[in-house]
Amino acid sequence: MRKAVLVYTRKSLNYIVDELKTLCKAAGINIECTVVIKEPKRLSEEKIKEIKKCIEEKYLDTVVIEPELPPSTILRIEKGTGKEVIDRTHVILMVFEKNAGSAEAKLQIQMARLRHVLPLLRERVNLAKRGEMPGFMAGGLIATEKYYRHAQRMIKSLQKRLTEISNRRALLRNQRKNLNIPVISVVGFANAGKTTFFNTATGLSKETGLVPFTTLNPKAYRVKLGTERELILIDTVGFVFNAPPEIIEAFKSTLEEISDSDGIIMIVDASEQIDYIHLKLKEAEKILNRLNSSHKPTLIFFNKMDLVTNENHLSSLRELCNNKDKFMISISECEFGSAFSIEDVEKALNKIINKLTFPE
Ligand SMILES: Nc1nc2c(ncn2[C@@H]2O[C@H](COP(=O)(O)OP(=O)(O)OP(=O)(O)O)[C@@H](O)[C@H]2O)c(=O)[nH]1
Ligand SMILES: [Mg+2]
Repeated sequence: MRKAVLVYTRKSLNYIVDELKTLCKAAGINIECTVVIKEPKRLSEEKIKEIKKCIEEKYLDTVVIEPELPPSTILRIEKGTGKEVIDRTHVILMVFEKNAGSAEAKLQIQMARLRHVLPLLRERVNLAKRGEMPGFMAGGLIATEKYYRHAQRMIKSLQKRLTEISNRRALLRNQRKNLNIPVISVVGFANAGKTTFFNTATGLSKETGLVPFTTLNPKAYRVKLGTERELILIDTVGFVFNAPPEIIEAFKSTLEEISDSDGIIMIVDASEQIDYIHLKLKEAEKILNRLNSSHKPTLIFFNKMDLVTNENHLSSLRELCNNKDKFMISISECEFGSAFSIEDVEKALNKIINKLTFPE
């Protein structure tokens, strides 16, 4: 277990800091103290000393930073504290690594990680050249440059392998299209209950759990609804706020499954605070837009209703649904229930199928 100090700014949004704390926990990082900075671009020496004091008092080994900082500032903190500095993307990748079961997920994570560290490595080379930094693992300029070039080569070779995987996925999707059965993607934030929904619908028992990003790779499965209807259901990787571009790029082939589906079921954890649900829906809207999927018929499944007992909360959820025109995604329907209930799941599936214009 790592022990860390969390650094965020006065402007950092509460929900982003809270999400980062949850991610740290899932990554095996204990946040033992926090330091709030004023202006991330001009980090003062005093603030670096404050971070160092925290580290020394509590015997910490890591600095987790919330704001995006330029590589030069990250290296200044590293130099000033003598500890490793990791950011939000790095933490997300650590959680991914813990959950990566398939070879594809491992490749995607490796790619995202290298992409993410490249600017930092470049800065390290620059500083080592100027004699201001000892270089990678204190190995001097040659070792730092060597590692930088190695990382560049690795990215190229990973890119090639990921393109092959992407092509294979595209082929599978085409075969699925030829079946002429509607394809529905189950999407939503981490932990909403996507895989639970998928398991109930398919009768499979894919791993579920309270750790975010339990699911990293999509899984498609053919589902029969009654005697006549059929669909292909896809379980997907969870959304995060401000998804880092390196991760989106590396997980492109995974996300393409969503872009290529005919309809969407968005799972929302209805037991969370209403403001938070609202923010998540807005963020999901942005993500679906980026995936060219905001026009697709979408059903919002308000999940975990067994945990919702407050009447006011319930009416706020209903209100959200009644105001669905305010959202940019084409929310066709809402359903309230539990992903554990086969009746609720089948009702949602029938509703979304009815919204599709699909050749019989
Ligand atoms: N109380 C309650 N818990 C639920 C319900 N549906 C799912 N859960 C729980 O919520 C947690 C997350 O469920 P998952 O199905 O793994 O969520 P996910 O969206 O697939 O999560 P990631 O794969 O990590 O993105 C699990 O502990 C489930 O048992 C529900 O209807 N009610
Ligand atoms: Mg899952």
